Amino acid sequence: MSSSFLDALRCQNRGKVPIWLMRQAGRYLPEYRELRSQYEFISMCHRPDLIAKVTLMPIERFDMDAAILFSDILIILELLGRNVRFEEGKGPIIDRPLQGAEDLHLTIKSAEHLSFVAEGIERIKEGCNKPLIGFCGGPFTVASYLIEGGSSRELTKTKKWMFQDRESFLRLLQIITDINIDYLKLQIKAGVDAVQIFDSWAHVLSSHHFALFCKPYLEKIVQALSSTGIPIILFCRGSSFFAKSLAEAHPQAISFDWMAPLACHRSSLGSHIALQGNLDPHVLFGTKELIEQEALSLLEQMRGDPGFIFGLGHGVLPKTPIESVQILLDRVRSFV
Ligand code: 1CP
Repeated sequence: MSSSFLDALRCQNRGKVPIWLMRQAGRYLPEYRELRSQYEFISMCHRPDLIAKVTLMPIERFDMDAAILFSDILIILELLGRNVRFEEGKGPIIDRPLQGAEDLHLTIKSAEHLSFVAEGIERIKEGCNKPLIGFCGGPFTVASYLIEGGSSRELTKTKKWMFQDRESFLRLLQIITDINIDYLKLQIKAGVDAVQIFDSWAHVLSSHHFALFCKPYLEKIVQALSSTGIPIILFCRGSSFFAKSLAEAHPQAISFDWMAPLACHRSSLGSHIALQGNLDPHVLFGTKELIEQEALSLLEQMRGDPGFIFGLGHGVLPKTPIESVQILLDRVRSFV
């Protein structure tokens, strides 16, 4: 497969700048909303035919340079015997959240129980010649959902456990790390071409606590998959702040938030790591001129960089105008 995205992950892209967007297979797409009106989100995640259909929507509409698997970071909670449902306006709701060490006597199922994901991947690969990105959540982020029972702004319960009983909190992180490794191996076996780890809630931690509670577990996942040869991208909110620590986990790429210019990360991290990002997703609410200007400024900043993947600093927002995404793509594609 010849792919500017895969070449960029190896810091060897001499062609056009590749572009894909986090959360590109989701609610800003009218065709997704139409399909979603007929099904529960979680039941869509269990259907290989729908996994393939939604994954390919942004490829069909925009010809993105990579596809990302339609699933969720919380699907693995099923392997811990926890059900997740998604309520409109509330986000995920997890039954029987974990409260402390006494809840860690968990029966853990193997990732084989998520074979519908593998089947979805196989279907996608049949109908698409673009690289497919598999993914999982960062252990800290997944732990936070398991403990909070859903979305939370401050992660107070998570931090209480973390600071009151570090030993059992680290045990929980290790349990999730092992499940994620098993799950990513299933995705790789089924055919994904790259993997992204979303540690979306890392930004609530200090750099000292990031080094204790995020980095070692991200590094373990990277190490466990290194023999597969599949490139790994690390994303977290707060990545600008944790850049050095993230690079020390030795991923092939880091997906950056918009807090600092990518060119600054390039000069501080050196040339052997691919950099993805990092437009503020809210830029897509601006005018055509604004979107083009912002895109151009990032393209100029990274001109000729063989390890640059154009993207957003976080996911495309649900209410993003669909035309804005097209404007962005046109601007990136016409850059010479
Ligand atoms: O109502 C609906 O239709 C469901 C909306 C939705 C979708 C389309 C959710 C619920 N998840 C997804 C898909 C999804 N989630 C993908 C696949 C496709 C793609 O990227 O286009 C991916 C990679 C995720 C990853 C994910 N899920 C993250 C990490 C990325 C990020 O945005 O930071 C997180 C934190 C989740 C949890 C989650 N799932 C869904 C929601 C609304 C949330 C966030 C809730 C919160 O803010 O706490």
